[in-house]
Amino acid sequence: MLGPGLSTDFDEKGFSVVRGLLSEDDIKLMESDLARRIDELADYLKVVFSDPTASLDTKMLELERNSPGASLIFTHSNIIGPGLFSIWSSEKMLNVVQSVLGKDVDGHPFFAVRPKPPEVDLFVVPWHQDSSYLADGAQTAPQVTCWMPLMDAKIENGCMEVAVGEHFGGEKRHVAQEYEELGNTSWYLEIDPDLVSAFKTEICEVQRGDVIVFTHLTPHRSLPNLSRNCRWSIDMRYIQAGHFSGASQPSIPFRRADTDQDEFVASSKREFLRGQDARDRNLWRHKIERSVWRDRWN
Ligand SMILES: O=C(O)CCC(=O)C(=O)O
Repeated sequence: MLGPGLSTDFDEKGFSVVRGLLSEDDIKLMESDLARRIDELADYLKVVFSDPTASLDTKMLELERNSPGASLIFTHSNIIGPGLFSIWSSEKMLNVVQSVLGKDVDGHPFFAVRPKPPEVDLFVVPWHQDSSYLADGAQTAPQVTCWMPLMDAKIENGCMEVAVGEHFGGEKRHVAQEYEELGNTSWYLEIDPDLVSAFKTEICEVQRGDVIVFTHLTPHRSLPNLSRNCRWSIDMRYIQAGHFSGASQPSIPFRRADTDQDEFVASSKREFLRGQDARDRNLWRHKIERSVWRDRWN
């Protein structure tokens, strides 16, 4: 059964663009978390914004100019505040993903906010399947990613490109690409380029409010940002309840199939938010860990 907005060829293609799913209020709710966090990052980097009321986009460009790598630190140190959480766990999002995963859906702990400024090549994410970043065994767990831009995402500012129908073939061979990031060694996982050349692909230009939904086995990449602005996006994930997520953090119960579980779900959500609220907001991460996929790709 397909849910609101998912096209009938989702199963066949492995992805679907849901147009206008998020309202302006929904997006503003998420942006309020990010606005707080970007001001905290400015304090940490000792940058005083020339216009404290400027947009997220303008502020991130100013941070990058003054402190190159600021956008990467932001991404590695995101905190899921009440605005982001309310959309992630919303009926609206769950209604869409339940058509793929069923009514018993949990939040998968891999969640990213990506400010992608023009001059930061490290945000050009190579072809991969999201499953590749998980521990072995999570490939068989039904999962989806929902990718949403905070502004219109086009070829020029680095939108997503997705491979059509390639989710059927299971997990592909990935190679770990090592690179230098903020003085640390970091990695991207990339599908073997020999396999990519056979893909039929679609470039997904989408607008603020649209959401791209794809499976954890759907190959995708993001294009370089050749514009003068910072492209912000959020990617949140869901997993069919009860499956091994392949992440080191637990999944967050959003499940709705059994009303007997309502109290458990409500208290788990409260506990998750309390955990995020208790995080040290002055702790900024400068590197990513190889952790869960360490032994899988060399
Ligand atoms: O936002 C991007 O540039 C890349 C996102 C991505 O690859 C993902 O969500 O898995």
